[in-house]
Amino acid sequence: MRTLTTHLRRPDRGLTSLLSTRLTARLAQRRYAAALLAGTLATVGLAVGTFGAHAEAAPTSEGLECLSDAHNTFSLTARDGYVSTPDGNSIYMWGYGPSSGSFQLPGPVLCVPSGAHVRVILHNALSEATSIVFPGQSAVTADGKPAQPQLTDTGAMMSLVQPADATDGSVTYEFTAGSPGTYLYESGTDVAKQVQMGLYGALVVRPAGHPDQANDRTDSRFSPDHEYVFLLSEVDPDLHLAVERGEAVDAAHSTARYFMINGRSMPDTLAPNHASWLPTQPYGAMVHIKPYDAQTNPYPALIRYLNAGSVNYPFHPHGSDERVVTQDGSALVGSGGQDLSYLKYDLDVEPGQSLDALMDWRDVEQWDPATNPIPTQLPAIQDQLLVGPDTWFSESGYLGKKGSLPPNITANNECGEYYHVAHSHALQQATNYGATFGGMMTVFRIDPPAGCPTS
Ligand SMILES: [Cu+2]
Repeated sequence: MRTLTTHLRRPDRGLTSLLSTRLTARLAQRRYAAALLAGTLATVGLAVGTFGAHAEAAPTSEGLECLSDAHNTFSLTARDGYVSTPDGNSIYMWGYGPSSGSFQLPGPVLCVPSGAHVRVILHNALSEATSIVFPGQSAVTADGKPAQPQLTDTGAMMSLVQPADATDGSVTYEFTAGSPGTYLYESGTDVAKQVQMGLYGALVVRPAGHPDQANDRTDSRFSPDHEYVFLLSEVDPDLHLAVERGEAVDAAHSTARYFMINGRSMPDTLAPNHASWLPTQPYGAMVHIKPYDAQTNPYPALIRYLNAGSVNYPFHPHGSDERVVTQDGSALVGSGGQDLSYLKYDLDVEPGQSLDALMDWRDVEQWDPATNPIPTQLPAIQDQLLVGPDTWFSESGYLGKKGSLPPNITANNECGEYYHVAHSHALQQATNYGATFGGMMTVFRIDPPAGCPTS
């Protein structure tokens, strides 16, 4: 499994190196979004231009990045900081970060084996008391006592669990990790406000001895190189501004304007983990796979959906169905052991819920006019989708490069790979303060079966 110390993975000089190019990054992202817009209107999928002309080799990492520990002990600090949005806004947030690190959104993904004794030490650098609840975990203790609601003398709820005092308090939560699956951890204090402010993260519980399975069933095995968390959330910038200014807030009547996957909005969701221009938003959300192959790629990708927001997020993976195998930490298994997993083209992720879904591409052919049993007639050039000097969508349904470039086009996609968007189908959630396409949206990338040479 990946950990913080081993997160540097597959170099990808196509899309991601473009995105790492400092001055051109924002412009390129805008062009990429424009290409997505055109492609989305034209078809469920698209091929986009590479921006490799700007290539600047940089190590990148994709996919789930675990924070794990041999003793399953984690030290988190609640701090304030700022995140950026694709429209140039800077938003005051609160978040959990590693105590040895700095502010980040969302909190690190804590990965533990089922049955392990887990210890989470919360330090509080915020100006008000805060806490962590672990929904789905039982017998949680706080400083050795049962975690339980804290009431005022008059019986009003102060916190769902014992908090850490403002400014420099701390509290230690302990529990035995429950059944395999994906869970939220989030503030249990002034919940409507503090969770909106960003105090949330993901807890991944793996089957003991089988870290490559989503749950205890052997048919939930996935490819560890293709594991993703999609932590979905929303931001009301007015509420954040009020908190920053020390003004009263009415969290019950907030209006979200930004919608995020892993603390980023489209197109920042496409950037690699630890992109330099997103220093407080370390986690990307681009799924990057190859088609199923019995020898070289026999296991599907695993995407762990989590909702830290206040409304339903109908997440639409677009290009392919996904098989939901675990919900809220429960494997979808009948009382007699029968498989109750199901294929879905739209995953309704409700507030507080988690869905773990397997996804792969099968029966995919590489385009080869000499040997392909179903030759594809490319449309006449004037009927193909051309965007600027960079993007050419040939409208072939096949992976792989497709002949020579049309006149006036300087770059094809990197190696004939395929991209499709994936987004919230509540389309106001696929915006950045009302501007489409953005928000809770990302891209799935499928490389040709032979892979994608980066040179
Ligand atoms: Cu769609």
